[in-house]
Amino acid sequence: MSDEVVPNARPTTGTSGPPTLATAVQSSPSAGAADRSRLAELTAPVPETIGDGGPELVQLLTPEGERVESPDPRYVADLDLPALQNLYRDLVLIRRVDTEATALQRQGELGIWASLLGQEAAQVGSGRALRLQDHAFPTYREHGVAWCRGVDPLQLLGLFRGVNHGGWDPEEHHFHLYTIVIGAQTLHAVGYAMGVQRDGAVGTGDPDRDAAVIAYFGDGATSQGDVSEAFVFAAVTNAPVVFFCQNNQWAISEPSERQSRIPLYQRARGFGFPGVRVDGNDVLAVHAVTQAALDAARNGQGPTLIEAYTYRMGAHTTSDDPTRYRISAELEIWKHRDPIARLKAYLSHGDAARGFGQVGREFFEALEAEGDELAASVRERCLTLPDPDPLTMFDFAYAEPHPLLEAERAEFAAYHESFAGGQPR
Ligand SMILES: Cc1ncc(C[n+]2csc(CCOP(=O)(O)OP(=O)(O)O)c2C)c(N)n1
Ligand SMILES: [Mg+2]
Repeated sequence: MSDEVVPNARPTTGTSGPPTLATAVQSSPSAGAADRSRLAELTAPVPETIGDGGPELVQLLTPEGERVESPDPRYVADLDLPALQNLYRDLVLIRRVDTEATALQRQGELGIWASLLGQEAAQVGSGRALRLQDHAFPTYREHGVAWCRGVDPLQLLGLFRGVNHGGWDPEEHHFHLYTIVIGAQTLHAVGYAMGVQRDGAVGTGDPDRDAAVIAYFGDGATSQGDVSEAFVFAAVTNAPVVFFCQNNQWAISEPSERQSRIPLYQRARGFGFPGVRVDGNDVLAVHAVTQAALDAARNGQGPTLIEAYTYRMGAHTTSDDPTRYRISAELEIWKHRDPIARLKAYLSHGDAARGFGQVGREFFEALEAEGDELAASVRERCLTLPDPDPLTMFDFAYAEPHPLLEAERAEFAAYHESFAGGQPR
């Protein structure tokens, strides 16, 4: 992509605009050839939003749905046909829920919605690599992970409708509450992982006991201090945590290329733990890479950073209009990398070498019908969610009541009462 067609692209040649560190040193007579080439390397253009992730990308399924092997023997997809079909089902159903939620917001039934469109494979692949005893710390977009952890999508919708504060029990699902404060949950996750360590649930060799923690965050969050602090704590304590960064190329209107001069997964090296970049639209690769990282964490080998290279196909949230800051050509390119289409192509063709034939039309059609039913049920139940008593907002702010809170509750109750009959008195 050239600068001419992308109004907000960073100059990639270093020859236009104010002199960069690289151009200044390159023109300096005292700089040696080695210095110059090192600097050129350090200041080289970073991949753009339509880049394909580069040769370091771990991929097991191409965008065309062809099965390929990763050169890294740790990343094997050991899933049989029923498991592949289950993954496909997860992808389709969570996309259907997401579409319904967007429609509900447009009809005024939700205050806002943060769509996961395009990121289904990153979320389902990693979510299905978790074991029951593992813990996940999400942002606000991890509907696919919530699904894998058994959270009823209705609970997610309740939060965005403003009738609950995240209506699921984190302990029941081992899936913590959505976090809007960018990056904050990475520290919570590391703290939790340090607790798991102290409980002796790491490296015992018992597959039902050893536990890991996974922290989800976006590319934009990597610019947040909390994330760097979380990396430091995780590294020095060797915490059983997997940092799962969904690089969807955008932090609202800020492209990832403006947030880092190196591929994000390489950040891990500076903190002292491994980083890997995986094709975030390839559910098999995401599953394999996450499984390996979780195993390492559970076995006491410490943290891993996974950069799932993907794309936010929709708006940041329903309050956002991406046509104001990104070009449609980008979207077109990423459409060809769709996570669901490639798994459908793979299943439809079959894979004789791995012992399964073509998956017939009936499977896909039945799933469409199941998706429609699920969406209808979620819609119906959403519309009948009861509005909470406004005073309940004071109930869960602190573990125990205290006088100041009681006074605030009383004041709010009196204020609310003043609207009795619909009019202020
Ligand atoms: C501490 C903090 N700063 C700013 C914001 C406003 N904000 C909400 S979402 C967002 C961008 C996050 O981008 P990224 O981490 O890439 O996640 P994505 O939304 O792309 O999934 C920002 C800056 C916030 N919620 N919290
Ligand atoms: Mg992002």
